[in-house]
Amino acid sequence: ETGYDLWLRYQPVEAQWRERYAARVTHFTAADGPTMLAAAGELRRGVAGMLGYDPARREAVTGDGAVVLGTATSPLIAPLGLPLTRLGAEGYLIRSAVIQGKRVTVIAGNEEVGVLYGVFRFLKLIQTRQPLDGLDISDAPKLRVRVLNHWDNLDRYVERGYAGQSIWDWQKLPGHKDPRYTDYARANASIGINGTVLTNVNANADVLRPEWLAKVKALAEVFRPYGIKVYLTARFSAPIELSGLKTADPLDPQVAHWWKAKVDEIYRVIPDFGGLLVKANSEGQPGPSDYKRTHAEGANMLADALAPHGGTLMWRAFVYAAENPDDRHKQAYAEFQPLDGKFRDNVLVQVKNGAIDFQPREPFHPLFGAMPKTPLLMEVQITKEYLGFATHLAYLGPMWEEALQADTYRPRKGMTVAKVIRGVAGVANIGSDMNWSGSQFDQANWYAFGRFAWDPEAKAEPIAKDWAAMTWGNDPAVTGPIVAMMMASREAVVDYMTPLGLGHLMATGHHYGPGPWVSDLARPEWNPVYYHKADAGGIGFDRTATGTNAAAQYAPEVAANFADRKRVPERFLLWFHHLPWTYRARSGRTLWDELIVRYDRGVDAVTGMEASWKALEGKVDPRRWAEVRDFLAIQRDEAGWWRDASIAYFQSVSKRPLPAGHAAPAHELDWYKAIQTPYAPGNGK
Ligand code: BDP
Repeated sequence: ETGYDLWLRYQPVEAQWRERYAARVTHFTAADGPTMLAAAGELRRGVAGMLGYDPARREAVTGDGAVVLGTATSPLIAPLGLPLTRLGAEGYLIRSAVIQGKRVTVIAGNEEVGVLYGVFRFLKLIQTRQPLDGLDISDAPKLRVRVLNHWDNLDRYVERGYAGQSIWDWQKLPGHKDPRYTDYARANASIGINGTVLTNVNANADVLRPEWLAKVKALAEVFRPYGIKVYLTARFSAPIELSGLKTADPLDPQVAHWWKAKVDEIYRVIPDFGGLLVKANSEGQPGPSDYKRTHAEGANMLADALAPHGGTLMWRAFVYAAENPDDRHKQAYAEFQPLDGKFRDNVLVQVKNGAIDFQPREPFHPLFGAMPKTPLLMEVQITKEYLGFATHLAYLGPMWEEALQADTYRPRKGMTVAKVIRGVAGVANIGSDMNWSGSQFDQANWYAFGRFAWDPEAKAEPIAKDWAAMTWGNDPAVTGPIVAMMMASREAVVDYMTPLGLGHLMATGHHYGPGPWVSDLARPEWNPVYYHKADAGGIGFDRTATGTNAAAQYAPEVAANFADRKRVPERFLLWFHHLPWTYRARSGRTLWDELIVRYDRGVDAVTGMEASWKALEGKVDPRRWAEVRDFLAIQRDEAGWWRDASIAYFQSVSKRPLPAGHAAPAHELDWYKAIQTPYAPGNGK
């Protein structure tokens, strides 16, 4: 096995299950729509793989064991009077029932896409060895917008991509639709993802040209039966670049007219086009501020063009300006919060999970809960730009659970991030590598993203269990250790990269490996020293009233907590506080000693994962096993590199001895500083 099949492996079930399952899938009924055919196709594929035969499609229920697929209005389903209405357009119901005296399983939705989701759930029951008797399952997504963001350039370079080239083979489109696009759609539909932004937020206007739209159309056709809408990124200056307009000022009628005509054109080509995503006035991208207009004025102009077609405009809040000397943590809030209520109804403001940038750990973004009149999307990064790329094993489920369960206290206690958002966007980790995600375990992050988007109240551990069983088999002797590895993995990365609330200490540009000493970059907030502020006296970023007061952007209850060094969760200690090296951590150790203990804890955790994996040799298929073994060895070495380089640097400022029992770094600081990473995929610059 290569990993290509993801969590949809459909391996044969053990003999004791086969008969039981086969009796419940003797044949099936389904209507003819494209989505129904996709659902039926998946059922057949799953049954063929797991049970070893091709179930027949019949016009009627001809015996026990039929699987009846259909919508509320299907002739076989309507008479059952199932409680479908409350499940919405995308929900589904799986129920054991009796039709014409025969025992059947009904998989029903209000719309066909619900049936498709239901089929994936039904197959998962088999994949995870659940009984198929007495079923009464109903489910529906809690969030409407569940989209992937591909940071894919038109030349197939994937910004922050660690899984090879973009899977969009633009040169061969629209003439050739690679079957991989269908597999991509299947995988996404299996976890309920219902949209995909095909292009990088650092956008290229060319994708809006007619010859490119023809290619986009071809992809939209593949995805449509799977309930997945296509979106594109819009470069704000496109009217200038594509049509020679003198300006892209959103209040200029010619500009608004240009966008309206362009959007009309897109909808003529792709009638169910999802909409546009914009990164404006951020890291060099053009935007409304170039014309002294607000983000709302820029967004609304595009939203007005999309509205007649039912399209959505996603506008990113990831802004921090070169000319703004204020704490980067505060800038998005300062710019966007006052605009609450000023956006059109079809605008979604897309906010990263934390205020800085996808660090291994950040407190939740203060905008969540602070814009009650504006629907917000939470943006997370599935690709692991700041967590060791694809070679470090880090299951992001616990990170997303932590962000989603954070209490915004806006307007009151209990209003978690999960409760205030309308959707989730995930920066995809997908590429043309055989295993899709650059590593076997990074598939789990794609999977978990979909599950959290479907249900932001979900828990990371059961998701890991499902994924492990579907991806590695149902033997508890295998899944037990795998889930344990996964659940501890992100904390391990935090410990060996950015313990105790540190952040943004990665090497320049590619962000691979440690660079806590870096201080020479053009903008202050690009330098790690800006973030840790370590000196002879102490370490940490004072974001309380004595510092930048970023804590005050949170609701008063949250702010009081974060700003109080005694109450702030220790995981955010140095995010909000600058403290002396001698400060007492909750363990009773000094801050300096605690830091060292955390680095070592992180390295030890990786050594532990490596041992757990070695013990699984022979219990999982050899090719995937060997790949994971190799990656864990890389991670073990690099966790050590992070630990040693970080300690060598911080010791050069703190001038403190290491606590007893903790080894000195293997080399002098200069040795780590001199390391030139020979090749690390980066930002393409
Ligand atoms: C940063 C990445 C950069 C992205 C940017 C963004 O380093 O490549 O363009 O985020 O989200 O994390 O726009």
